[in-house]
Formats: sequence, C-alpha cells, structure tokens
Amino acid sequence: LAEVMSHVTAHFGQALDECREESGLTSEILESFQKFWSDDFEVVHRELGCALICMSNKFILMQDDARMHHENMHDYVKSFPNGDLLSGTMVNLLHNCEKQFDDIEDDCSRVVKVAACFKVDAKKEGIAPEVSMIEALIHSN
Ligand code: BOM
Repeated sequence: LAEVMSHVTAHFGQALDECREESGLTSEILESFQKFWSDDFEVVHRELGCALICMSNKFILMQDDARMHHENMHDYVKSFPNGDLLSGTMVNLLHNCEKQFDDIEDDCSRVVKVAACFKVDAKKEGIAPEVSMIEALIHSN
C-alpha cells in the first residue's frame, strides 16, 4: 500500500508548482512534494495548508468548505494501480483527522494540521511511502 501511496503522491505533487505563487509556499519550506513524507520534514507551515487546498482543487478533491470530497477522493485514489486497496483506508484516515481539527476556522491552518495528522497515522498504518520510492517514479517518467 505504501507503493500505491507513492503513485498518488507523485501524481498529486505535480500540482505543487502551479500552487506555489498563490499559497506562498517557498522552496525553502518544501522543495519538492515527495519530501512531505520525509522524517526530516515537519508539517507545520500555514503556507503548506494553503498549497494543499490549491492542489486539491486542481483534482476537485475538496468541497467548498475545504473539507475532503469523499467520493472524488475515493475515485482519485482508485485510479492508480491497486488504488482500490488503499482508497477506503485513506479516506477514513483523512476524515478521522479532519474531525480532530474541525474547530480551527482558518482553512489553511486547519488543513496543515489535518495533513500532519494524516502523515503520522499513515506511518502507523504502514501505508506511508519512502521518499526514494516516489523519486524512482518521478525519474522513470
Ligand atoms: O480537510 C482537509 C482534507 C485534506 C486533504 C489533503 C491532505 C493531503 C495530505 C498530504 C499528503 C498527500 C499525499 C497524497 C495525495 C493525497 C490527495
């Protein structure tokens, strides 16, 4: 499943560059999206939350309230090889994290908290990819 998540991350990460300007996410904060999964990267910057909203909107993975669009997220994850094995777990983990931070009104600040929670839980579940797995995909394109 970590392999499946590496495909999802490699694809989703392609939207990052289109979202840098409007989110203010600099290369100093995050140089490439695959580093999201690095143990050395702390998921704390509000700008990353803004970038995740912008990136999600490219694939219509969020609703107007900046919460996950469950059906579209399922379909998006299922579109990758063996995605059907990951989609249910991924939607559940994300929604569980959303519920924990629902009181944060600022969308960017809330989404970066949700993303940090998801990173921790995905590692616990054994579905988090290694950065090297994602890089292998990107460089074989
Ligand atoms: O309520 C906010 C829902 C959050 C959705 C986006 C969070 C994404 C976390 C970052 C990890 C990305 C890895 C793969 C792509 C997922 C769409």
